Amino acid sequence: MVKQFDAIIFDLDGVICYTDEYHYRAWKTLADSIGVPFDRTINNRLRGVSRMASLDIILEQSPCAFSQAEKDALAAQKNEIYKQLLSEMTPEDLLAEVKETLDGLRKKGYLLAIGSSSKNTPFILQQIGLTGFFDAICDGNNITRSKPDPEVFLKAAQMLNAAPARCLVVEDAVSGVQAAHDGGMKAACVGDASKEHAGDWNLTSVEELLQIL
Ligand code: B16
Ligand code: MG
Repeated sequence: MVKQFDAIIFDLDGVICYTDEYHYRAWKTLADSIGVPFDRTINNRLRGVSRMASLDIILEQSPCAFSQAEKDALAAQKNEIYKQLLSEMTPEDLLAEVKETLDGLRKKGYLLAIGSSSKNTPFILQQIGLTGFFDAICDGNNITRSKPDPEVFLKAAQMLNAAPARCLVVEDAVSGVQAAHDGGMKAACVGDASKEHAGDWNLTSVEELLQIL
């Protein structure tokens, strides 16, 4: 079979691991503490979006205005709650089907990278036992614009020395699919983005990648 792609760039939160539930719980605790309504529908708008942009979305529901210093403090507070939840994760939180998919793709000769908006990426990879596994990692620590801007995926492709058109992005967020498409890449989706039929392939689980690649 002639290969359409040389590299696969994986989103982290919601694709490799289910930290999206921890984001929800941490934002919910913060929102409750300041009396701002927050639910899973609003939470879906935060997928792939940076921490500060997520806070701005949550504060749309607040009648009060917050200064930059207050917003920085709220974001830091949320991150502390989130990191506490992450510290409970172990390699057992990496689903067997995800690990088997990664190993299968590696065997087929694909370059594998992470393209995540999260500044906690190194910590999460360490918790689930994937430190050192990927050929490149581009995350919230080395980008200036978060998804839906394509920067994170274009930088990951550059790190891999792969042409964007030869990269497939795997995403759970509609904002991430837009980032992939604006970067000239195709996207395979799981989760929320798949339900929205946002991708070029809309999968029910990541292991289906082994059938399409
Ligand atoms: P942090 P991804 C994204 O990760 C999350 O989907 C999004 O909800 C979060 O706000 C963002 O990372 C920033 O995360 O606060 O850890 O820097 O889906 O791009 O892997
Ligand atoms: Mg995600």
